Amino acid sequence: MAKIKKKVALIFGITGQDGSYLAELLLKKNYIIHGVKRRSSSANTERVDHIFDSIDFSNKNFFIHYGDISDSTSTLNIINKIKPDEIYNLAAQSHVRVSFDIPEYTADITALGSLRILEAIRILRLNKTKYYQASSSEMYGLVKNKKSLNEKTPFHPRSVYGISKVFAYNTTVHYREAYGIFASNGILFNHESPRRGPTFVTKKIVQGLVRVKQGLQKKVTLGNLYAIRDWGHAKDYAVSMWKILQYKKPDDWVIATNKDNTVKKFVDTVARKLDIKLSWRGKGIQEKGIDKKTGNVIVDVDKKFFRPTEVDFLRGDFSKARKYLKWKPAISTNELIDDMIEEELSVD
Ligand code: NAP
Ligand code: G4F
Repeated sequence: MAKIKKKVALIFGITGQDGSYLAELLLKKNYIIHGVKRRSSSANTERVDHIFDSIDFSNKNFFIHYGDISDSTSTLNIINKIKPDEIYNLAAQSHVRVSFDIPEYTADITALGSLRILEAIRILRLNKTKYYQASSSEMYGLVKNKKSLNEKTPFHPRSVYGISKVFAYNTTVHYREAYGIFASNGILFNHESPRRGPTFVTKKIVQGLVRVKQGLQKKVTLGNLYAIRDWGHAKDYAVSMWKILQYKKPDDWVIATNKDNTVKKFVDTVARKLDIKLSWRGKGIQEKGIDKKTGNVIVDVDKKFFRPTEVDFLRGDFSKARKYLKWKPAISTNELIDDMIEEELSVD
């Protein structure tokens, strides 16, 4: 019987939240996976170490390469060496607030990084290689009316991060139109998990309130409590990335839950699940969450966590993905919070 050739995927951003879930998914689908990791002074592979520990090295199906999407030469060399069937570009300076502090760096990685990968595909004439761009709901930015946003909603980014993602989105569409590359955008709304970086708001709230409950921390200090987000689970969203590249043609897709919550409601839900009775006092920068049992302030607000320009409202209409990709979220925001709390409680 003829051996079926395994598909080969190259993941930029393998050490990140999404990279680790995508790698797990593709391994289950029998892919050979190559991931690109940038050099750092410490190992920084904790999200994929379990994959290394669990794989059968005789299978030779999981490889990590040093590289950096700020470096066109190494990016082109890796792509040339591997000649993958699918490239997932998940690499980015992905923190919106940080993009106000390091705008030029953010544009170099988050915007030009995607151009470097697409240029490599074009120069190397890899006509069969498919490209996935990790586009973001941050591109919508200033939303005029609070309706669910879809693939036709115009972009009005509110940070250099958002601007960089619009550049990468448009570059992806352009390389598709100009050079016939199978290049698709997943416009993913916020997605979280136990593996979320600790400075993103959901992880900060879950980690902080669990530590408050355990007596290890006095309070959690946040910024804008009234921002509205559509929070899904990263594990579900990794499935959408794969489906986007299996579709018969390249296209652009909104991936979301179509449910919204404020940051404050997220805090209330986490507190309730931890059996903390929270009451809110004060307004604006003076607003505080008080533990009714102890009278202690366990949530407060500091203006240092506000952004010069905020994205007030994000809720996504994923009906196109549901209809054509047969994708829908399997994990609710409520179950996501349970998963994050459970993992946090298991930390020593
Ligand atoms: P993340 O946890 O911050 O992961 C980002 C990845 O990019 C990490 O592996 C990081 O490496 C890598 N990276 C950063 N700079 C790099 C460089 N110069 N060269 C090579 N790799 C580099 O982000 P995530 O939540 O998994 O998100 C994945 C992608 O989706 C990002 O592009 C993000 O902007 C986008 N996105 C995320 C969401 C969301 O809600 N999570 C929504 C929409 C779009 P280190 O580990 O060394 O830092
Ligand atoms: O968790 P966040 O930092 O995520 P944000 O800014 O929505 O960006 C994330 O989602 C994007 C998709 O829309 C991705 F493209 C991007 O890579 C990233 O994954 O903040 C969420 C909301 C914001 O409105 C922020 O102002 O929470 C508000 N917030 C309130 N207090 C806070 C805090 N955000 C953070 N990070 N820290 C706070 O203390």
